[in-house]
Amino acid sequence: MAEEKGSAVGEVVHEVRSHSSKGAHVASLEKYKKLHEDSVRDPSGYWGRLARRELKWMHDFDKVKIGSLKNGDLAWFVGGKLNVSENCLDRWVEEGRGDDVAIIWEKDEPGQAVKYTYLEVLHKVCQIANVMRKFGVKKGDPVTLYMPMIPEAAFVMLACARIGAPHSVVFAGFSAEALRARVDDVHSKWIFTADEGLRGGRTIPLKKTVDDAISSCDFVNKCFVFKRTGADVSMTEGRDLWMEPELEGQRPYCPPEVMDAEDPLFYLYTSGSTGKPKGLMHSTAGYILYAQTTCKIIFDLRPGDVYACVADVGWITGHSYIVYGPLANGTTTLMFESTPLYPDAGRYWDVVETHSVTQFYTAPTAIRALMRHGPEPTEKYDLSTLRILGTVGEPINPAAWTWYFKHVGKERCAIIDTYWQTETGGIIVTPLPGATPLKPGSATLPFFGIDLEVLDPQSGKVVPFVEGEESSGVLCVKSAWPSMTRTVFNNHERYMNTYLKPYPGYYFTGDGVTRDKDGFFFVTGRVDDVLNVSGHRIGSAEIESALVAHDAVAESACVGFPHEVKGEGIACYVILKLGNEETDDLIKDLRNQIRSVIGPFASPDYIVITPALPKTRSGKLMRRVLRKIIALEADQLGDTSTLADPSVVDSLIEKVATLR
Ligand code: 6R9
Repeated sequence: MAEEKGSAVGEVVHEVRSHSSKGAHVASLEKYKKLHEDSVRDPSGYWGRLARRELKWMHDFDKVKIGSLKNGDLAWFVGGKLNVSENCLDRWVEEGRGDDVAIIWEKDEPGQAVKYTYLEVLHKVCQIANVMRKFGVKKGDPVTLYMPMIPEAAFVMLACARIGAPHSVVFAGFSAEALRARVDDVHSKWIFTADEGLRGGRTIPLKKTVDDAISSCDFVNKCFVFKRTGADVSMTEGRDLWMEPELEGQRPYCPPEVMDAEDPLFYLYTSGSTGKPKGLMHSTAGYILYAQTTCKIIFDLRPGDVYACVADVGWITGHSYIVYGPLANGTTTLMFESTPLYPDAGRYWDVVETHSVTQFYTAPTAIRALMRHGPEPTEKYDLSTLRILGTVGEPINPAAWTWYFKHVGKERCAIIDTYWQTETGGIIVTPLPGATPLKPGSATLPFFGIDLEVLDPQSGKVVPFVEGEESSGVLCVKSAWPSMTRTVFNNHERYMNTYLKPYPGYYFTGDGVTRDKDGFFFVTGRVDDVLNVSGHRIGSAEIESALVAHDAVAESACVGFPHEVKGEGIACYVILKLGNEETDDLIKDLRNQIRSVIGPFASPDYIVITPALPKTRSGKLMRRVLRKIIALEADQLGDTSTLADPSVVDSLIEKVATLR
């Protein structure tokens, strides 16, 4: 039974084991430690064995791994040939499991779920792949998806994998401008979308957004459109194509393309601290092996499980743990189109009861939003099928952890706090159900094959682990793992500079970490200028450049601050150009500016108009000061002696007091 003991980071607050995970893939902490030690001592042996055991190869590989973190030239399973869609679909059908449910689609309105068997998914994927081939999509051609949470999103991803066309899924909450930038960067001639999306009873004009986005991209050959709501949307002659009539004529078999282990499987754009979003590349074999293995072991997948990850396919979590990970294990995976609060705060639990869900994976921000409605909704439903409760996207605060554990898991299910990133391809720090003691707020210990190191951010020296002592620094990985991103699309230099050069010989996560006296990791958040708002990564530079693109803005600085539900809120400090005045309309306009350049999810909580920003005498912006002011912690500003004009700080404190 869990018991509140305290809340200092690094201290054991709860120590529980999952009672429901007896017989889990990894039986005990001792077993984990031994396996982990072996896996990091000989990563090639570990991953080589798994690759041959867990994947279906068209041609065996010659070498498990070549290259180094230092040189940024890593390649895994060299010489191996395989196809990811074959690994996710055909092999289960061949094993006689074609009638097993592959995907449960839980539509926006409750009570309307649709199920697809492995054979049905294979047929649909093949038909889509055949349409793509018919219109000239070739191996290596990047294909953009701007799709709602409908099964066709997963079908298209798998169809891309089938013909070897790397997909670039853009989250359907991004604006036309953000979509345009991503289509343009990867230069994709092919786009998949739907007429509209449907979420929480509201429609989202996806096709219209795509039209706005690609009006200036004359290199786009075809825009393939699925029907979701049946809305009347404009179709550009010659460019736009309804998918349903096209699919009818297609054969439900398409031979899988022979892919090299290192061929790109997909690109996924993510925000960094500077410049435009990066198109991270994930390779074929390493990615699918890691997604498959982590999903199986961490979520303790067993035959008959119904696994539900309620993320969106537009983010890496959707790629690895809605689509690829579960399907590569032949599991039933659920796609959730709605929101946690639609039609009410019991929606998730209704889904769990209706489908007898065994694993449920969500984000701390959703848990915090549900906590506000009290535990009653969790009591109205039968949650007894649940074994494992996952969380991802941001640090989970102990209060949210405890609520999830108590009210959803009934103190019976393991809370699996999974730390990872778009870059890592899969979970890298996590408890293993049944084996790892759980501590609220801690992603606990590294997954197999992951060799973590805490470095001193300034010197880059290793902060050694001393049992019984707490330590902190930046989180790095000491040796490569199969699913780490291989490059940034068309910009390998940026890849090196961001991840591999800051601490030579290491992969740098960009996150700060505290390691407690038992060696458990507590990831504390980004050490760069990346914000994490409701689990969505947004670069402050992106918001700033959206603002300065507005006629009235001279300069801006955007920072995050602690937010009760979103984890982090956004505050934008703005200097107006001469001749502009602060009015409610202008503030609204600036907010809309960010919504239209990035997307509604980046909408700021506060816009603080100011005549000046706190800068040092050498002109460097002191973001730390801005963060403290908006967090109402102006009494903890630290050293401000280098400020060019200290009076700026006082006027900002006054101004913020009127807003918060
Ligand atoms: C999978 C995903 C990555 C950033 C990462 C970190 C934060 C994610 C976390 C966590 C603490 C966890 N993050 N999971 N922080 N505990 N369990 O979220 O990928 O969108 O690329 O974000 O999210 O700051 O660096 P991505």
